[in-house]
Amino acid sequence: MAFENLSERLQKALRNLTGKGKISEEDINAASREIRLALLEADVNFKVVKDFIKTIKKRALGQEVQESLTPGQQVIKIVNEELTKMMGEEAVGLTKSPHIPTVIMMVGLQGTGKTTTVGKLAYRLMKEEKARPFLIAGDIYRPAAIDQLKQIGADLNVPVFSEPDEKNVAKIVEDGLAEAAVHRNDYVIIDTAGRLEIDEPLMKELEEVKAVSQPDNILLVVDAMTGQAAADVAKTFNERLDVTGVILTKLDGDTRGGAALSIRAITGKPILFTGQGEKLTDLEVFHPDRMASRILGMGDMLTLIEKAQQDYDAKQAEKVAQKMRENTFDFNDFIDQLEQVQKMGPLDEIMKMIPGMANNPQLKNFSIDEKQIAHTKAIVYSMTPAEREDESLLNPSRRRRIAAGSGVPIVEVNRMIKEFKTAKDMMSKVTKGNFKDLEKLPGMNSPMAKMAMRRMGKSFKKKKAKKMKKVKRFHS
Ligand SMILES: Nc1nc2c(ncn2[C@@H]2O[C@H](COP(=O)(O)OP(=O)(O)OP(=O)(O)O)[C@@H](O)[C@H]2O)c(=O)[nH]1
Ligand SMILES: [Mg+2]
Repeated sequence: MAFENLSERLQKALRNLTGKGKISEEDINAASREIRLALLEADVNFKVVKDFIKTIKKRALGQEVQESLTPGQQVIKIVNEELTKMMGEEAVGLTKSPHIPTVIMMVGLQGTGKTTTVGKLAYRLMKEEKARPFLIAGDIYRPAAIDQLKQIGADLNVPVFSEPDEKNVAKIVEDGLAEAAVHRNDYVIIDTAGRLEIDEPLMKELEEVKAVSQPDNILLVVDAMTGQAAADVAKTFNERLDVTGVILTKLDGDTRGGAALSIRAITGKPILFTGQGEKLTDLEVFHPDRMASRILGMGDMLTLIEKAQQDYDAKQAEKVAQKMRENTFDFNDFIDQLEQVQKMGPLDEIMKMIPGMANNPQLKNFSIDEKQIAHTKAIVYSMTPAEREDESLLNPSRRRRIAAGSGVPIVEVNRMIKEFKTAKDMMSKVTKGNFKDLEKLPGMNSPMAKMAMRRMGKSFKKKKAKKMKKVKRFHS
């Protein structure tokens, strides 16, 4: 699998951080050293690595305080974001011409996958846009090259233009474009010859082809297996031809990843697609963010971090916080909160996805039983509207009625009500900014209390952060 080593090493570098509640400068230095080595070993360009590490350190030490993340998670988030930035940011598509045809010119060294990728692109455009691509065979140096493209054209039922006796490639391309104009094809894809190394005649020829075809896209096809050398090649091609983007092929192989990670930074040009195999269907849009989390092998966790930040509707948080301050938080709100948390997925799964959760002494024994939540809901649903709004109404006879109604033993009803009261008390304190006697509260170890604290603490911190931002803005 591609990136296997890099993945493993980066994960190892970060694993040491995730369990920690506090991260020292030394921790960050140690992790940075590991990350640096991992990247260099993956054949990422030296200069790119240096800049990367510098940014990571600066951001990690600056610790932008993020609600809802532990310091270790914050560092992972930073590494993930910077890794994404290194490879681009957003997925980039083909440049479309305002009038037909949109011209795509493929360039690259020998055997990188240009001809194969012409076919893959044609297939993709046909499928996605019902396009009518037209292919031009611009490789006249290998006799088999034209046949190879013709075969692809035949497979796709797409016209392939060639002039086997013409020695001037620019002329072939010119004639091909004229032919495509007659048939009003919407895309023209030009295949070109590769060389083992960059040489002057090749570059000249490509410049001529560029001049006659005025391509909307010049796509540099790079073999991901060639590592850092690929980045150097990309640099030269880019300097001569001002390519518009890169296609990274053979990412299905055992690549160390250096090319994928360096090319963007070195050329400033985006990676548009990746080749993931030899078949026509093996072309994927390149998403820098997904690639970064794939490399970090922390897709689940990163998704979770995102979820934790987004899922919680800020307005609702504010509403709840208000209720807490006024101490009017009731069972209806409690159920809302439970559902908010449940929306994120099975709770024990979520807990497992958070690295360091298991090592965090404060959250030790944190386990939430789905059954328990179901019971809690049943209990609340068996209350009258008045009882849901005012827990002090819940005298023993009412509790017995609720137990019978919900099919839950009376001891459990009592426990749940007690936990609710504890949570409410605690949340009201947290909301008022009093974290001090939190630990002393009875029932502090109940899952419900912990869960409530987590959510409430977050909404509180969010508010505080907002306030701080305002103050900052005011002063600057
Ligand atoms: N595994 C894998 N193989 C690929 C991929 N893309 C291309 N290949 C293979 O790489 C070899 C070379 O591909 P071509 O498309 O002929 O490369 P080219 O750049 O046109 O080569 P020249 O025309 O000789 O310069 C072929 O065997 C392809 O099947 C890919 O994404 N993954
Ligand atoms: Mg070829």
